[in-house]
Amino acid sequence: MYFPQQAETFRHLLDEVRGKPVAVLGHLRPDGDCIGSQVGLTRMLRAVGIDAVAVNKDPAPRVLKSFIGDTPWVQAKDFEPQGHVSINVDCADPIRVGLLLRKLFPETLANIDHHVSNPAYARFNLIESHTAATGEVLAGLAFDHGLPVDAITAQALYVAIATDTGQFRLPTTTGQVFEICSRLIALGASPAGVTRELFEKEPLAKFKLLQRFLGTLQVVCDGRVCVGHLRDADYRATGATHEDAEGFVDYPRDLKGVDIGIFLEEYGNQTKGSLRAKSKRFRVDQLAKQFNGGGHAPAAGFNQECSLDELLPRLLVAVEAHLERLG
Ligand SMILES: [Mn+2]
Repeated sequence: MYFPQQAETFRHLLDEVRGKPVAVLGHLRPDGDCIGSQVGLTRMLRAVGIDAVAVNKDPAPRVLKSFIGDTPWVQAKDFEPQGHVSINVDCADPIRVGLLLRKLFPETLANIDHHVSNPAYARFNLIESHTAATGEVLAGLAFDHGLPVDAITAQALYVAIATDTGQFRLPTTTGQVFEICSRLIALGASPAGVTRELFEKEPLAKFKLLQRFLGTLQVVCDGRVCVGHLRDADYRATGATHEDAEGFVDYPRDLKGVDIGIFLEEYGNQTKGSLRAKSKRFRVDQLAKQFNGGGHAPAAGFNQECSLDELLPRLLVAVEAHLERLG
């Protein structure tokens, strides 16, 4: 078994939802793990006769749309609960589903996640903080309990794991990750198909945006930190969208000698920060917390109600102090 310590809770959860309609909720601005997990769990439940639907406040990003397949998928604004109970996936905090869904579901029946900061806010909590992705938890649970996994489910769970491990490059990538992925491939997941969808259909506007982003990179803290940014004007000038900037944070992190890469994105009068470290020991989750954010030790983020120019100097002071503390 992959998750023997969750077996009892998961069995009780399945008993609890039998005969009830289930809404599988994910977080705002859904990423690959969120969408893959929503699709995967919705299909696994439907395969055993439970009436499940995936609901998200935001639409799926362009590159992830095709992985939904024929899975029932509704945007929150079009969703009317009819006695539905809710299961959150990949949501470290109940408010991550957004205000609208939080209002529709003030109580969360179950919470399936891999974020270490998850406070176990639901009636059934299945949190495996040592895993790479919520998709890994769901795939493991499906295998442990013999739930049917069809090809679309396998592909969705594979996408969840592939994206949250940074294409199997992040320190969260374990032997179990490959073992589970190998079983998903046997069930119909296609690594080459996923690569084609995610990386081989790039719009030119994205490359123009990347060119601007790379032009902003600056190395600070004795070469240990690299920061880059994008402003509203960069999106306007290139015609690119915010989802085109997904993954740009890897460039500053990937520089030789750099421990922490930072990507700052200005949205009107807000600034979003993404932090990526080469190793878990740099604890960028702690750094993000100082700016009201959170995440994982090697990958975290935050949102601040201020301009990029106001945020940047404060952030650099905080990063310097953080690195000094770590030694
Ligand atoms: Mn995740």
